[in-house]
Amino acid sequence: MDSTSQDQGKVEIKRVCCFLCHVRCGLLATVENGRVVKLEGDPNNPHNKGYVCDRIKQDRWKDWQYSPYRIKRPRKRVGERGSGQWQEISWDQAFDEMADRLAKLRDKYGAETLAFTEGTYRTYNSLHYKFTNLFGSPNTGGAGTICYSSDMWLEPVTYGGFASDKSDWPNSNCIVLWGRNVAASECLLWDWVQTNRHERGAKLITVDPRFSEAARCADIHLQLKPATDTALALAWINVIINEKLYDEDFVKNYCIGFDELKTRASEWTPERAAEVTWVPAEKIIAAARMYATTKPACLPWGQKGSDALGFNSGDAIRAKAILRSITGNIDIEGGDKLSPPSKFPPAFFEHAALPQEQRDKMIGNERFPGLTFKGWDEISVAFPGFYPYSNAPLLFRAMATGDPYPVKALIVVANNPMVCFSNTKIVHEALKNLDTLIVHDYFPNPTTALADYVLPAATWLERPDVAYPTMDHEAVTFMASARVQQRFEGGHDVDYRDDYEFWYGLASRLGQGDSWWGPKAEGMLDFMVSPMGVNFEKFYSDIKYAVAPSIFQKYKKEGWHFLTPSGKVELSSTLLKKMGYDPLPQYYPPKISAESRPDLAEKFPLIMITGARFMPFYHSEHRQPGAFRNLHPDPIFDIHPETAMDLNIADGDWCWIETHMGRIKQRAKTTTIVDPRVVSVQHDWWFPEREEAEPSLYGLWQSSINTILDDDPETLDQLMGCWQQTGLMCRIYKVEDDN
Ligand SMILES: Nc1nc2c(c(=O)[nH]1)N[C@H]1C(S)=C(S)[C@@H](COP(=O)(O)OP(=O)(O)OC[C@H]3O[C@@H](n4cnc5c(=O)[nH]c(N)nc54)[C@H](O)[C@@H]3O)O[C@H]1N2
Ligand SMILES: Nc1nc2c(c(=O)[nH]1)N[C@H]1C(S)=C(S)[C@@H](COP(=O)(O)OP(=O)(O)OC[C@H]3O[C@@H](n4cnc5c(=O)[nH]c(N)nc54)[C@H](O)[C@@H]3O)O[C@H]1N2
Ligand code: SF4
Ligand SMILES: [Mo]
Repeated sequence: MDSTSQDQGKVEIKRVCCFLCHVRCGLLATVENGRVVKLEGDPNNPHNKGYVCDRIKQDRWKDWQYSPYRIKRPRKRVGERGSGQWQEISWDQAFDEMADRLAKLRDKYGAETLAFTEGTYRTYNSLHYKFTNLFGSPNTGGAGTICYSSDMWLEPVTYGGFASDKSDWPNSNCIVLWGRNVAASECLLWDWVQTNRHERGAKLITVDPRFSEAARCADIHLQLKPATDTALALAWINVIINEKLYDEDFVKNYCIGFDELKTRASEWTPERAAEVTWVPAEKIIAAARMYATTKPACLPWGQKGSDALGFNSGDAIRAKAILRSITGNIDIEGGDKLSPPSKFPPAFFEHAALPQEQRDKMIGNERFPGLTFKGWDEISVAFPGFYPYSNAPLLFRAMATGDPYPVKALIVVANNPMVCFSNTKIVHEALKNLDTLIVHDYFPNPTTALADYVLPAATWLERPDVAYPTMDHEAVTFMASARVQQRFEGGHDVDYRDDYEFWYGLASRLGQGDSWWGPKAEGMLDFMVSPMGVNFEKFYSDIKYAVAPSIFQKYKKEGWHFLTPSGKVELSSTLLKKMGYDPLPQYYPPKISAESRPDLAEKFPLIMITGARFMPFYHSEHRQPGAFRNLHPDPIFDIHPETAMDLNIADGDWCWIETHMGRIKQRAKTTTIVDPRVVSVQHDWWFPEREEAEPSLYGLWQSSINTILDDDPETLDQLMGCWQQTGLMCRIYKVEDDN
C-alpha cells in the first residue's frame, strides 16, 4: 500500500481518510508517481458517502500538503531557547539525544517530570498514554478538558456511557444545535442536517448568541446571552416537567433522582431564566416544547455551550445529559445513541503499567479530580479505555514554578500550546523554564519556536491508518486509509516520520521496545484489525470499511443496566454527591463576567465570545500563505453596527481588544449576527510569514486572543477544570497609532 519509487509511471486510485478535521471523510486519492494529484470524496465510504468540504473540493489541501513552509528534517536548538538558531540533525541522533535527556531527567526528578500535551485528536490518539505510562509519568494533558473529554466523563456519570457524540443526525425529527455551528465546524454533519431537513423535514433548534449559519436555517433560534446555558437548560427542564412533557415510562423505570431534579428545576421558571439569558420566556417555552414533543430528538455535543463555559461547564454538560434522559431520547433511533464501553485493547493505553503512587501525583488530581486518574477510576466500569487529563492550567504553572514538583520536560504532538491555551504568558513562562521541549508537527509555529527538538511529521497522506471518525452517528465506523503520498521526494531533502515512528523511536531507546509493535505503524495496525481475522493489508483490500450495527434501547434487555453506581440513569448523581459535589446542575454566572467581577464591569463593558469556528481554517492551522490564508489574510472580530458606530469604528478598522490581562488587535467586521452587547473574536492567530525568534514568535502577541484570556484556577470549573472561552469581558477601541 505504500507509494514508493516502484510506483514510477503508475496512476492509481487509493483510499485515504481525511484528517483535516475530526469528522474524517473517506477520500479517493489519485496517485501519480507516488504523488497525490487529486483528492475527492469516496462514494462507497459509509460515513461520508462521497461528501467532501471546500478544503478538499476546492483543492486547498494542496497548499497545505505541498507547502514550502513545512518542516523538512529534524532540528535541534543551538542558540538560546527561542532565538531561532537551529541545526539540522538525523532522526537517529535526535532520538538518541532526546531519550538520553529524558532518562537523565527521570533519574534526577522522578518520571512525573515528563509532561505531554495533545490537541484535537488528529493522529494515532492513544500512543502518548502508552509512552508516558510506560515511562512512569501521569502527566498527560491537553485541550480535551475544554473539548469533549469533560463530556466523555460527565455523561457516563449520568447514564453510564457517552451519547452526545453519537447523535443520530440522519434519522432524527428534531435536532438541537446547542452551542454548535456545524455549518462552519463539521461540514459533513451540516450536510446530514440539511439532507434530513429537506428530505425528512426534521425540525432544527439552535442555541447560540450569534445568528450563525445554522441559526439562519432554524425553526427556533434562541439567541442567548453568552455562557448562560445552564440557566436556559434548567428552564427547559422546568417546562418539560411542569407540562408533563417528559417520558414518564423512561423516568419511572430507568431513572433515579427525579424528585430532586424537579425541586431544583422549579427554581428556574422561564421568566427567571429570561432575565438571565436574554431569551424571551415564550421562546424558551416554545423550544422546550418542540424538543420534548418532537420524537425522536437529538441533542448533540457542542463545545461552546458546555466545555467552554469555565466555572459552569460541568453543570451545563450535566443539564444537557438530563434533558436527553427525561425526554427518553437516550439510546433510541433518531436520538442520542449510548456508546458501548470502549473495546480498545489496553495495549494502546497501558494504563495498568502506571503504579498507583505515580497516578496519585497527577497534576490536578486533588483540585479538579473529574478528568484525572482519580475521576476515571470512579467510572472505570463504564469506560475501561479511559482518557485521563492533567489539568493544563495547573500543569503549566508547575512547569513555570516547580510547584508541586518540577516538570522539566514536555512532549507536544499535534498540538500548539502557545496558541491554543488561555493565558499564553503562563504557557510562555512554562516552556521557557523547561529543560527539554520536544515537538512533532508538520509546520514550524510559536510552540516549535521554543523547542529543543523539532521533528517533522508525516501527514495523513503519508501514513497508513485504520481511521475512525470522532463525530459519527454509527456505533463505530472504521476505514482503511492507505499511505498514498511518497515521503521522500526525489531531489528534495525531506525526512518525515509519522507519529507512530516518532513514539517508537523514543520508546525503543528507553527500554519500552518490547511493548510496541515494531518500528512501523503497520505493525500496530495489524494488531488493531487482528480481531477481524485479517492483517492491515487484507483489511485495506478486502474489508475496506467496518461499521458496527447500532443496537437501540439496550436498557430494555433482560439483565442489562446502565453503567452507573445505581444501574439507572442518575438525574441526581450519587457519584458526584459521594465526591462532595452538587449532584444536580445549577447555574452560576461565569467567574469572568460583570456579575462576578463588578470591579471590572465598567472598564470592560462588552461580552466576548472567542473561537467561533470559520472555514477553512482549523484552529491555529492554515495560517501559512497560500490557498487557505488567501481567504482570510487578517484576524477579524464581529461587532454590531450600532456598537461600532457608538465607538466610531468602521468596517475593516484595526481595533484593540482589551481585557484585564492585556490587549491584542484584530479588524472589525460590522454585522448583525451578534447582539449589540456582544463581540465575537477569532482565536488562534499567528503569522508564519513573520520572524520566528523572540520576542516575535511569529507575531503571536499581536492578535492571538488567548494571550489575554485568564486561566486563574479560581475561574475554572471546580470539578472538571475547564477554563472559560466565552461570556468573557472586554472593551474595544480603534487603533489610532499603530506603534
Ligand atoms: N480562545 C479559544 N481558544 C481555543 C478554542 C476556542 O474556541 N477559543 N478552542 C479550543 C479547542 S476546542 C481545541 S480542541 C484546541 C485546539 O488546539 P490545538 O490542538 O493546538 O489545535 P491546532 O491549532 O489545530 O494544532 C494542532 C497542531 O497539530 C499539528 N498536527 C495536525 N495533525 C497532526 C498529526 O497528525 N501529527 C502531528 N504530529 N501534528 C499534527 C498541526 O500542524 C498544528 O500545529 O484549541 C482550543 N483553544
Ligand atoms: N473551521 C473549523 N472547524 C472546526 C474547528 C476549527 O478550528 N475551525 N475546530 C474543531 C474543534 S476542535 C471543535 S471542538 C469543534 C467545535 O465545534 P462547534 O461547537 O460547532 O464550534 P464553535 O464554532 O466553537 O461554537 C459553536 C457556536 O457556539 C456559539 N457560542 C459562543 N458562545 C456560546 C455560549 O456561551 N453558549 C452557546 N450556546 N453558544 C455559544 C458560537 O457563536 C458558535 O456559533 O469544531 C471543530 N471544527
Ligand atoms: S469535512 Fe473534515 S474530514 Fe471531511 S473533507 Fe472536510 S476537512 Fe476533510
Ligand atoms: Mo476542540
